[in-house]
Amino acid sequence: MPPSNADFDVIVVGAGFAGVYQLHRLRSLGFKTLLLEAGSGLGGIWHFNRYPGARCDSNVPVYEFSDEELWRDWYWDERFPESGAMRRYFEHVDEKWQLSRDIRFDTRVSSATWDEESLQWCIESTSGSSLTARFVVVCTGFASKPYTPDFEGLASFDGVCHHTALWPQDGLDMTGKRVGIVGTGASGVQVVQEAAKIAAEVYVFQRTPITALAMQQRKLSRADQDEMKHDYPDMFQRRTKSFGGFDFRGRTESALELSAEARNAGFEEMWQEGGFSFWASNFADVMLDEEANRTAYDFWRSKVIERIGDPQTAEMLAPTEPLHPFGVKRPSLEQTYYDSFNQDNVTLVDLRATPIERITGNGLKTSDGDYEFDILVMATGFDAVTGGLTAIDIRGSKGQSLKENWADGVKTHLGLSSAGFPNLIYLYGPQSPSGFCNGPTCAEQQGGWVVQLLADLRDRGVTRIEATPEAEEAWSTQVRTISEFTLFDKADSWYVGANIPGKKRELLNYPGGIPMYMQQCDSCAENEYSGFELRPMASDGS
Ligand code: N01
Repeated sequence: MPPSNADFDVIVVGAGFAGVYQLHRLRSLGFKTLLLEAGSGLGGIWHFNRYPGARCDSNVPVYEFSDEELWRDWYWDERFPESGAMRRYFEHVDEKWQLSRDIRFDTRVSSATWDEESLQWCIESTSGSSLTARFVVVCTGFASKPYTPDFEGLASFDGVCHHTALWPQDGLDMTGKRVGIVGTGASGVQVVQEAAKIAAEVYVFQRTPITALAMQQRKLSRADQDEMKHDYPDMFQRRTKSFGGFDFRGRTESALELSAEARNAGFEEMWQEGGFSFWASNFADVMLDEEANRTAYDFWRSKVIERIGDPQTAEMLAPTEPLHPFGVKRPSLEQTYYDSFNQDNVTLVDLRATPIERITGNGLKTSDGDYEFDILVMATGFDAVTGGLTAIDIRGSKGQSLKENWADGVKTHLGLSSAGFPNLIYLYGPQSPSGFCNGPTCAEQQGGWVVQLLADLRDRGVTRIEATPEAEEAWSTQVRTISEFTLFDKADSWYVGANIPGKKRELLNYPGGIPMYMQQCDSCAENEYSGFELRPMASDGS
């Protein structure tokens, strides 16, 4: 690194997949690196997600790092691990990569201020620390800022109320309790499945039905995994070539061009594969054409309604007419979700027909009546993709705030950095593949590119790098243009920021897939980091 009085060459924020990869790689290249983490352990979302039933929606080994030092002697119990297994995996990563010695836990970054004179960032945290670094790499993930709707009367609830992402670290026993669950996204689905098994009463407050897919969970034996490990190196290569960073067979056939019989046979095959196969490796036109999409929705619906006894409940969970095209709002995986609604202790409440009026001291009042419960679960999601970044008071070269800079829409070059905010890079951030990409793949692909960028800057004696406004404009146009070919705007989801009142509606993830994204990052690097302004070290060393 060119000389600097900063405390660190690089400060990384957040110890999920992206952050720990940065720390490991940057340190191995000799960068003086520190990682700041709000939680008391590694894992990012897996550290915080301790709600009942929290489980991974992506299967292993696709959902892990590709480093053989990590996978050679690591074994999972299940194809879709529960969140405790993910935390144990991160402990294993820590042991192998010796990360903790360069991590400050329980340190939530509150502000980051650029100093143009010293060309460094000053990072302050809620624990009172104040540190400087030449570069900051923010790895706060897409779901680090929980969202709780501003329900009237919420503060008056006398029972126990938690957002899923802020669940007590020691757990909360729901046995024999009456539980109210607001929200039926991926988190809500998992809580419902667990609560239904042990709670006395479960009230599920649904505004939009989710299109949950069959997980097809399986136990994994050591022998299975030893066999699978022969293919790991190839599989990790294949995942870099797929749209979403998974290892699904890409289907090039059009759903509409197949006969109904062949189409249904294909759907059935994807369904039996389980996981996200039915979403991420469906026929080529399903996510692009509404008629093709409808065939997938109808197949999904046929699978769901056959499991639900009461036709009215079935219609609420899987309406004949979809509220939005299939898959443009993130599906989740389920094991017993739909069966739960056949139990006497589970009641589904349709908030579109009967909206919540207020939270009461002992439950919740809808336009149709009162529901009483002891535990209120807010499975209401996140200020996704941008929230983790805008929660930090980030001030750029003219003292401007990143949050205000994005008030009318996000602006980035390659989803990595913004004009006016030199030496600040974000991973898994807005306008990058982010929420459309398997986390570990993105951590390595996009993260590997950033490591190379920092190494190149060091080799060239560059002390300051900043995206240009023209490059931002071009990238935003590209994101918008590709998104117009998709159906994502047809649902109110966190993908387009529609779940947060007042948030600008725009597609927050880059919709071109990982290979196309990385191609453009590589082309930027080959062209002297086009779209960035690079400033070499001055003669006084600054
Ligand atoms: O959040 P969500 P999530 N009144 O935003 C409802 C990842 N994840 O935490 O759809 C009533 O999806 C809202 O209703 P509607 C995954 O990427 C992964 O479940 O807006 N309801 C919706 O039902 C996922 O996509 C895993 O009409 C309100 C729910 O709350 C992402 O995180 C596990 C409401 C929010 O669903 C977020 O999932 C968990 C209101 N005012 C999460 N406001 C795994 O890998 C919101 N809702 C396993």
